[in-house]
Amino acid sequence: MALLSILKYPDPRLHTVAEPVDEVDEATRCLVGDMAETMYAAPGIGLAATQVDVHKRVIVLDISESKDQLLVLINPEIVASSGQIECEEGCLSVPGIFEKVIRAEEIRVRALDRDGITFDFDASGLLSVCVQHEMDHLEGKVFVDYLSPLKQERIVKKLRKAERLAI
Ligand code: GNR
Ligand code: NI
Repeated sequence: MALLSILKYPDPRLHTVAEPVDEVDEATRCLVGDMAETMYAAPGIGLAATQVDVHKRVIVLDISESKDQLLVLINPEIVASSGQIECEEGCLSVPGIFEKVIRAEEIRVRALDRDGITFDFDASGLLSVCVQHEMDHLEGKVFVDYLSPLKQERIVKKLRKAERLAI
């Protein structure tokens, strides 16, 4: 396994729309392993392939306290959704920024697992928010895109400054 580097907003590559995985093979499982290692090391509760500059529809998530409940979603779809939930979101590609975003409260998700088998599950609360946040990444969307232009501008300035100080 290997640690992958995470693209930082406003990197234009974060706006790439990911391609479906046509076969869940060894290369896909290798990507999943590297993404999981990268997510746990960050640490984060989710990671989309887009964030590591791989434009395939692959997501890893783990919202458990014990960090031993890895969820792998390949070619995920939201097949039903209801309600609204507002959650303060953060993103490994937008370090140090936390803003409220409104999402569907309950969703039904269909995806392929690590073995290429289709499965369905219902998600609510943080898991629902996290799945929607990760699926947005696969569409080239970052949570900052939901904020006002003024907030977006402030975030870009803050991240550019942090980047300068880090060099
Ligand atoms: O680690 C993460 N935490 C988080 C908190 C609230 C809502 C969404 C997230 S996802 C984020 C990891 C990440 O950037 N995934 O794309
Ligand atoms: Ni994110």
